[in-house]
Amino acid sequence: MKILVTGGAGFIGSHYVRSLLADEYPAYRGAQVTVVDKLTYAGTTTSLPMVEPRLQFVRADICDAQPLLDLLPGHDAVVHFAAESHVDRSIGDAAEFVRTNVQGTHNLLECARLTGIPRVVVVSTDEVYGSIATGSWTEESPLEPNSPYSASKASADLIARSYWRTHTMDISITRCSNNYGPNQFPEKVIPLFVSNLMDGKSVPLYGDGSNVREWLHVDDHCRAIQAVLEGGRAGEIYNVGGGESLTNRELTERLVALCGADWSAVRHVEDRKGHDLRYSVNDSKIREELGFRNHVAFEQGLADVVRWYRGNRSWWEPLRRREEAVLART
Ligand code: NAD
Ligand code: TDX
Repeated sequence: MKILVTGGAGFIGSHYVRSLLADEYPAYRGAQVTVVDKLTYAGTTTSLPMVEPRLQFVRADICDAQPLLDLLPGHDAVVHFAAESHVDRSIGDAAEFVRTNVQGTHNLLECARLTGIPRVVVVSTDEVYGSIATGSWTEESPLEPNSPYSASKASADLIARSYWRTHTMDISITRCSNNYGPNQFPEKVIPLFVSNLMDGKSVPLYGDGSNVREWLHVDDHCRAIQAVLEGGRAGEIYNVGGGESLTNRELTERLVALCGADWSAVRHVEDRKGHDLRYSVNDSKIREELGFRNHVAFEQGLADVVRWYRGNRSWWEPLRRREEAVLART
C-alpha cells in the first residue's frame, strides 16, 4: 500500500501518519507514506518520524498542480487533511482559507483524477452544518456554515462530492467533531489553555463560556478515517463523534484543575464573532455500517494531554516563539 497524506505535518494528519507507520492499522501494515505539506505556521516536521524509511516528506502547496502530478502516480489512496483550520484566523482574514481549503482541494482532486488515484478520503468537519441548539445532525442535515473557515470547508466537501458524482471517483467524506490530543498547535482552546495555565498565565474564555463542543481524541478520529478509507462507500459522508460534550466553561474548569491553577486565571473576554453555540453529530452511520467505536475515555485522554504538554515543551515552545515573532513584526 502506498498512501499520500496531505497536511501530514499538522495535528491530526501527523497523528494519522504516525499511526500508519507504527502499523496500528492491520490492513495497511508496512504501508509507504508520502506526506505533502506546505509547512505553514501550523505544520512542523517535528511531529513526524522523519528518519523512518517508509516515510517520504515533500514540502509542497496543494494549490500547485505540478508537484502533485509528479508525486501522485503509483499511490493507492489519498487522505486529504491539509487546510487552514483555525476559526479565529478566518475571521481576521479569510483569503488563505479560500485558497487552501477551496482551491487547494479542487486542485488536489483534479490531480488525483488525472493520475487515476483509486481511492480518496476528504477530511471535512462537523462545522459545515452550522450550529444546532438541540438534537444532532445526521449526514442529511443541510449545510449552514457560519464562519469563513466552515464555509470554505463546506465548499471543499461539496467539491469532493461533485468529483464523485461527475467523474465517478471513489471518494468518501468524514465530518468529525472537535479533536484533542498531543501535537495540537497552541492556538486551539485546549493546548492554548494548558500551555498558558502551566506557565501561570491567564486564559481567554470567549463570551459567557456556554458554547458547547463535543471532544473526541485524535486517535479515535484517525481510526474513524482509516475505517472509512478501508470500508466507506463512494460518494458517502460519515459523521464522526461520540466524544464528550461540554460547555467551554466546563472544559476550562477541568483544565484549570488538571493544571493545578485556579479560576482567577480565567479572563472573560469579548465573544468570537458569529460564535457557533453548539455542535452535535449523530454518528450512528459509521457505527452501524463500519463498526466504528471510539476508545479513549475523555477524563483519561484529557489528563494524558495535559501531561503531554508538560513533558514536551521542546515541541510547542519553539512554535509559539516563532508565532510571537511573526505577530511582533505585523
Ligand atoms: P492543522 O492546522 O493542525 O494542520 C493543517 C496542516 O495542513 C498543516 O501541517 C499545514 O502546514 C498544512 N497546510 C495548510 N495549508 C496547506 C497547503 N496550501 N498545502 C499543503 N499543506 C497545507 O489542522 P488539523 O487540526 O490537523 O486539521 C486537519 C484537518 O481536519 C483539516 O482539514 C480540518 O478542517 C479537519 N478537522 C479538524 C478538526 C479539529 O478539531 N482540529 C475537527 C474536524 C475536522
Ligand atoms: O482562546 C479561546 N477561547 C475560547 O473560549 C479559543 C481559541 C477558543 N475558545 C472557544 C471557542 C470555541 O467555542 O473554545 C471553543 C473551541 O475553540 P477552538 O479550539 O478554536 O475550536 P473550534 O472553533 O470549535 O474549531 C475546531 O473544531 C472543529 C477546529 O479548530 C476546527 O478545525 C474543526 O473543524
